[in-house]
Amino acid sequence: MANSTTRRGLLKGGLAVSAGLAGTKAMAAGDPAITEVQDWAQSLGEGVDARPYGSPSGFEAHVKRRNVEWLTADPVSSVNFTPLHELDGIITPNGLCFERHHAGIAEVDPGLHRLMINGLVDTPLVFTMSDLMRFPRENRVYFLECAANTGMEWRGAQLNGCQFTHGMIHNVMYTGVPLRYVLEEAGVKTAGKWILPEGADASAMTRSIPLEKALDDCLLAFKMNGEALRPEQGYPLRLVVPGWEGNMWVKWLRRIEVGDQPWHHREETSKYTDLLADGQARRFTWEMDAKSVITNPSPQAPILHGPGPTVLTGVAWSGRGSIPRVDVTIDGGMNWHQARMSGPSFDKSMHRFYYEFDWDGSPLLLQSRAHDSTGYVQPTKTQLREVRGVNSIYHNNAIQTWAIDEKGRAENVEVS
Ligand SMILES: Nc1nc2c(c(=O)[nH]1)N[C@H]1C(S)=C(S)[C@@H](COP(=O)(O)O)O[C@H]1N2
Ligand SMILES: [Mo]
Repeated sequence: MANSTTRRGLLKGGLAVSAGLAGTKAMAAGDPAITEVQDWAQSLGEGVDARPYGSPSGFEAHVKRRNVEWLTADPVSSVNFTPLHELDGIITPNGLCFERHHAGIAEVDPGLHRLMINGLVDTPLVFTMSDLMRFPRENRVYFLECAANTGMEWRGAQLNGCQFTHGMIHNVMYTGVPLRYVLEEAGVKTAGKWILPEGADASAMTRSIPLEKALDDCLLAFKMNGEALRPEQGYPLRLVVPGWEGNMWVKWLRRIEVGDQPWHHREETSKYTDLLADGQARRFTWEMDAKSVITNPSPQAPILHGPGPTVLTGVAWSGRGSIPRVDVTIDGGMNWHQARMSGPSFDKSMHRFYYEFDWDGSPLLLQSRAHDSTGYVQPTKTQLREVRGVNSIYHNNAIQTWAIDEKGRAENVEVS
């Protein structure tokens, strides 16, 4: 905290936009990037038949999902992370959405895929994909966050990059059929109070979900960002459970059983439950609390331009609503500034914030703090540990700190 005293440069942060041009270099005489005719201007480029399904520029090859070696005992039951520090806006490109599989990526033939509804219903039903396409559809943008996102940070700062600390999240527009329509078609019996969605992959993953949620806003989704779900996200059909932990969003969805009580299967007992300080475990934590992270600057995205106008940006989300406000500090919490929100604001979706400031070249401690539409404010690590202890690996939504040094390099640190 030694270097976090208030400086003039920090105080005028909100005015930095107008000073933006001062940081731009005057035109350099003899710049070869201007005077030379580049390769790409000397010959014809590829034609319209070269890329029938496009992919990013080769210069963007570093933008990719990454895993952490020591968290990947076997890649078929593991996780990789969204490169949040390389993205902007609020939509995650499909090919960069983090993946979490318990038994690898099932390659499901949509012609052979079936969705069964059974259990406490008047008429057990089986749907093909084309049957499902005949129900009315909706388009909605939601984040999916794994409950284990930021889970390695409970006891101290550990992973060096927002991709690894916060990258178990993606945010896309889903096209799908409200689950309610299909349940109504089968007719849920009065005793039916819970559903058990099941995956068609080798893990046959299941979760108990209250019927109330199923009838509220859950979707049977077959498209993400306009195109078919990617195989790794559950092609051809996945359950969307808005605002609730990612584990409940069953991929390769093949069956929904209706029952009168929760099943207490593996994923909702020994996994995805929070072990508290006193040794008791919390039963079911479904909603993802408000959370935010600064994506730039961050350990994988240092400040490379030296002192002067600097753009700070990040993302925020809440499983309980929208994010009307994010606060940002660059001095470890001595002074907070309201960030500028930009982009659409949807319930249970990612939001984008910016804070432009004039960096004076001295060390910084960057933090962001989300406020959601219920009035809830993202807690500090100390506040969260007071309630939850440090035994859990799930549902860590604490404020994240990045330390910036004089060279603009960033590191994952904790401040108390
Ligand atoms: N059938 C099935 N569904 C699944 C899983 C799985 O392994 N199999 N993993 C779950 C977990 S733990 C999470 S966090 C999310 C991950 O979704 P994603 O791969 O689209 O990121 O899917 C959930 N649905
Ligand atoms: Mo998960």
